[in-house]
Amino acid sequence: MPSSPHPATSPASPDGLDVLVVGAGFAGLYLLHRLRGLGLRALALEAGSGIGGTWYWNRYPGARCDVESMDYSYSFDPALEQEWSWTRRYPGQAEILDYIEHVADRFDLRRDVRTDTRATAAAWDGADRVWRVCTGGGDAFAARYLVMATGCLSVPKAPGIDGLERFQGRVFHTGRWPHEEVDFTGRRVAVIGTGSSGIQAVPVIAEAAAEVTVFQRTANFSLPANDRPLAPGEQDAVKRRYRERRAQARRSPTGIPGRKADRSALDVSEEERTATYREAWEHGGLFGMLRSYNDLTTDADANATAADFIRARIAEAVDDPATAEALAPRSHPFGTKRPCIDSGYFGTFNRDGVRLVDLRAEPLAGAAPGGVATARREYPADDLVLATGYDAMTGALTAVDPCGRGGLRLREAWAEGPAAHLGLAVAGFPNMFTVTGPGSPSVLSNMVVSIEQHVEWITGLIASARERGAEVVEADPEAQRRWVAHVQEVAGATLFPRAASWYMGANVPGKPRVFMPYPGGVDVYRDVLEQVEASGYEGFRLSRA
Ligand code: N01
Repeated sequence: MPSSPHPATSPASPDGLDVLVVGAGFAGLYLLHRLRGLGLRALALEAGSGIGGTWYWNRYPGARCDVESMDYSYSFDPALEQEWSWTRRYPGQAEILDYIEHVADRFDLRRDVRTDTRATAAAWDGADRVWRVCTGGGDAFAARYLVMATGCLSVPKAPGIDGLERFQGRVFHTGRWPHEEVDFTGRRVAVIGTGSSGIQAVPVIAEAAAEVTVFQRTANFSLPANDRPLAPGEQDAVKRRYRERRAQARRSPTGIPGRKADRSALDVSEEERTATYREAWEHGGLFGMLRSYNDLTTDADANATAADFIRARIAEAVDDPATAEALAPRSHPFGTKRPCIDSGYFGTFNRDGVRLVDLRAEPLAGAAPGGVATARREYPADDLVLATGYDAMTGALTAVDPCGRGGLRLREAWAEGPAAHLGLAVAGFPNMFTVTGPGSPSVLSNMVVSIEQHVEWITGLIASARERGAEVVEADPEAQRRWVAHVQEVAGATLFPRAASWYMGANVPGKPRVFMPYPGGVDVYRDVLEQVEASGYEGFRLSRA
């Protein structure tokens, strides 16, 4: 990091960039499209060698989205959604990346993306009222606005495994998977981590490998994806009413059409509850199960009914009772750590050569030259797959560590936990916006819906500022303080803080434990943003300097 608050010494960019976007995934690409529509000059810096963000990096076997394809797609262009066809209920990584590439070509976005370009430092230049941004390659850019479209799960956390450098086999991180095919045929593979990435990868790796040893620190709730090809006619039926479906998604709590049931899990008979859960288990996916009753994320007893149901399904799926018991999540309420959806994860433990190592019973000692060691013994492995997760929500922002007004660094400003007004802007960091930042529904929602909302709102604010002749837009510290307190109040009324989750920053040693996403719902949050806009952007200061 440069010590100077102005890492780029060049004057405002010669070609007069209005907006510098960091990231060219779903968010960055849509930003380019919207900004161009406003007649603004924008450029996106992308660290990867290609566009796509999450879906560029996460090429691990079995990588698939947990939101249905018909909903996990842009809604901003009715022609786009009519012309694109999905093949499966849940889109796999390759298909999502194809879709993103199609969108980039269709709207001619690539000419404003610089790939292989990592933003490494950014500083607000109050004299010229521009952000100056440096890249790893030594380039410097200046632009009036800086929009961080850096993703919520894009910076892997340090795995925290001793002796990794001593391991003599191949090491892969799920979020940095090679582009060429990785052949596990006949190999002994160790997988560390049983979040969504590990749970999706294990069944696919086990099809080829001679042995798979799964190291689990925390047993996780996972529901069957019930993925399948989209039936003939099914997609056309959605397309005929796509506008309506998109509108419903925007006004729903999670950005997925449909609403939560309006009664408590405790107000129905056990028989009825079980039938409801079974229906969700077989057809509903992750969000169907969470929406079965209105109190699963707020009432521990209600939550326990769903947790019991899932544990019973795990016990049915796994032949060995000791393995089944070790796989049964008991350390946190259902839904308080991001639940997974899987394709045959639990049944994979019935295969010859697949075993579970419960790190609660035998703690991880670290990697050894020929495998992975626990306090009890060493497990031989040729390959090591790290599915150990991310420095979520803040990692990509604090990695750049923007320097705001008066030399204030984002890491300093967030030393006690991230504080952002509406999850969109940070007091002290003028003209900087965050897409799906901490304090917005983000990771608790269908990300594409939340991304579109933020992009439209941010670009609307920039357009409004320009119309008013304002060159500087900044979140008001008091409005930000109230919003942050509101997010914590809403979170405090839920079961979420009971889990040591990445939502809480608990997976990264030393990270402040603060519940980061806004759990009030996409629908409620949309109302708030609309009110702020209608008020002329109350809570933001728009000024000439
Ligand atoms: O990461 P995670 P992920 N020793 O943090 C364990 C999204 N996503 O990449 O729980 C031993 O969830 C860690 O253990 P513990 C989705 O939002 C979506 O799987 O901390 N174990 C945990 O088991 C998801 O939630 C999709 O005790 C260690 C695992 O590694 C998010 O990305 C697919 C360890 C990390 O799980 C992140 O998922 C994939 C250590 N030193 C991802 N360090 C879909 O759309 C960590 N662990 C389906």
